[in-house]
Amino acid sequence: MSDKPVYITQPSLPPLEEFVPYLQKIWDSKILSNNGPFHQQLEMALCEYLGVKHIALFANGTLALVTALQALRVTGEVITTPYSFVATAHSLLWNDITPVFVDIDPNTFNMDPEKIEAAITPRTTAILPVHCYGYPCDVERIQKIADSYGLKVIFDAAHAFGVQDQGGSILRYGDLSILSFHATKVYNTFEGGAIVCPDAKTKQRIDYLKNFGIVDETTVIAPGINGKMNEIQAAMGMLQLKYVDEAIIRRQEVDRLYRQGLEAVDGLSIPAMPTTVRHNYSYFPVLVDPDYPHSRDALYEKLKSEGIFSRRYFYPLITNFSMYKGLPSAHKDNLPEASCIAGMVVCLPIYPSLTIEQVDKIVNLLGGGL
Ligand code: T4K
Repeated sequence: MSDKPVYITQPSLPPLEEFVPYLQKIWDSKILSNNGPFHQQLEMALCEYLGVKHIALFANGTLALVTALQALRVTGEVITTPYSFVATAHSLLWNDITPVFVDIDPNTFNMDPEKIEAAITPRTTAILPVHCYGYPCDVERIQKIADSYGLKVIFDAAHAFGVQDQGGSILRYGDLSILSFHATKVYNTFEGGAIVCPDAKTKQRIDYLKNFGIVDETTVIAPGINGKMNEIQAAMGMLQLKYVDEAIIRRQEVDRLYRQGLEAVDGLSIPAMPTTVRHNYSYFPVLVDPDYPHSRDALYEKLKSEGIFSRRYFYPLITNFSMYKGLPSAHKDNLPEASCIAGMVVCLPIYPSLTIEQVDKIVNLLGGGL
């Protein structure tokens, strides 16, 4: 095995020569952006691949989140999770909305539905849960609570591309779901994102909002942002779709090898995905218990010294960052489970081109070779 560093992920890329004809088409048409032909094709192709009704493409997942909140006119307070990438909560601040953090269920890493009702106030207008690592939230219970209080639900599904439950795509739940197609994701368009929505009218509003609020040459209906995906990203998305199933199968194999190699290691817990879920193997979180010979941070550093760049997603919690930590709901006492998991978690490298030898090396290091 080479001594090249092993990162948490490495983007899947199609063969370069297969992308050249796509570039040629863009050069010939000179349509680079603004709902061009590849953009339109990719929206249709993704609806079909994911099994959803409408998709609006974005330049990245964060702009999709910010716009999703605007599309539903969400204001006031929004209930969300501290255990996510900062973009989840940042999208609220960008809209002048106050995040209200609730604790997570340590078994799923997702917002604990039991804790939602106590966090609702007269200012609450929506719930913003995250399908963390692609583990589906308790979508039905969240919807039930939302329905009884008249709240909107926007799922941050940045990790959940292709994840399905027994009824199909988990992106069909809630009022809207957002996706990220960032380089580090299961399916990437270099940068990119999308809003999944159930009806054509909402998609129309989203399409206006991501294009400055422009309806036509003389009509602007809202202070929309420039959130559009460009033609190179969309063309890459078309080509990546050819390979994404293969990429998920390779990830599944890495996941299997890790589980097989690590399940007997004392002091490491490997969370299990419900068997009813078609997973995308986007992340491989491991929990380092106190009876493991090293602390989580020592393990992380030791792996690094061996050229293995694991990540402590999501440590620190969002609520530890200065722009959130003054909020009453950000207090550690309100978030015991999230605080505990953030102190134990380490995500191991997982991506299609990770070799069996590399996985073996990581397994051996974790299993006592450190
Ligand atoms: N909601 C959730 C729940 C999210 O997780 C995210 C993004 C969003 C919303 C927002 O979506 P976007 O606006 O990003 O579309 C990474 C990603 O930048 C971020 O997209 C992702 N979540 C987050 C969980 O992870 P970092 O700071 O860890 O990335 P970075 O640059 O350290 O990359 C990790 C490793 O990946 C590198 O060490 C090497 C490798 N890598 C990375 C890039 C960018 C490559 O090999 N090639 C590359 O081009 O945030």
